[in-house]
Amino acid sequence: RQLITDLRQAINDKGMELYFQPIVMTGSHQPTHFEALLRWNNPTRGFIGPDVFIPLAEETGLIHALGNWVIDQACAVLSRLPAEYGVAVNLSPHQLKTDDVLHTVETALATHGLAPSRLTLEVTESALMHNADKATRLLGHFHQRGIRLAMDDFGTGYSSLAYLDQFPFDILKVDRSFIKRLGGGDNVKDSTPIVETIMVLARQLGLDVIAEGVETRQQAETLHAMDCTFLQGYYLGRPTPLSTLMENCARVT
Ligand code: G
Ligand code: G
Ligand code: G
Ligand code: MN
Ligand code: NA
Repeated sequence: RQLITDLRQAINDKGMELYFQPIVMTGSHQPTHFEALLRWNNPTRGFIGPDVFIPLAEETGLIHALGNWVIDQACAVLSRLPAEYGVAVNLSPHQLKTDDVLHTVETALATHGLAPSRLTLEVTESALMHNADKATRLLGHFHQRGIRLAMDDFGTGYSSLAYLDQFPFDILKVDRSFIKRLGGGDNVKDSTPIVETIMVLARQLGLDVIAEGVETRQQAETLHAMDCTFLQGYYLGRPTPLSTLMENCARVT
């Protein structure tokens, strides 16, 4: 298919771009790190979402080249920001099937002279389910190196508490479907009890919590009252291109 050819070309010819969304401290709204999110603006097709091209990259094996580029690029950008900031990168389940990612991460940290603690790797539950043995070794290595590990989209999919117990996570990201339903509404079940329970769970396990998809002041206040550590979402800031990121960080520091 032509789309696959275009994707391969975009990956090879720097046709991909990273956007950066702030993750802020709940009380102060001060950004502490930025989640790197892939964007593909195709010259003829326009913007194509990661929901479309990530699965395609996974089917075709292009995810390794693409994933490696994301890690290097995110680290390159981070090296231009003041040391108090960190970056979070999403890993595809496929990237946890080989040692490739280990080499890429180590090379990126060394090349760009970054402290490992400034890098967070986000993985989903499905990534762990499908490659438990390999994932245990890889995540164990990252953890030992001081790289931070976040469980992404927590509460969706197969949410097994065993994963939180078994893998050395530092951060739990509450899926935005729960944040959206805080307080309930017409024909919407209130997610408050679930979110509160996740907060207690995280505290007991010594994990920081990031609430994803925070879109309103009301949600931010509710999460603040629950002692949620970090907030992420359109209310705090949209994913922005590199130039905007640089301007914002220059203003903050
Ligand atoms: O400071 P800023 O205008 O960005 O804050 C916007 C909103 O974020 C606040 O009005 C509130 O909803 C939430 N918020 C920020 N800090 C606090 C806080 O210390 N306590 C509570 N309850 N909410 C806060
Ligand atoms: O940015 P957006 O909300 O459109 O992202 C949609 C999905 O694509 C999310 O699940 C997000 O985690 C995923 N995604 C975005 N960038 C990357 C990336 O660099 N690598 C991987 N594996 N997934 C990404
Ligand atoms: O799966 P993951 O959590 O990595 O996906 C993050 C995605 O969520 C990004 O593609 C980003 O564009 C999207 N996102 C970030 N903040 C918000 C928000 O406040 N509302 C909604 N609907 N999506 C958001
Ligand atoms: Mn994520
Ligand atoms: Na998520």
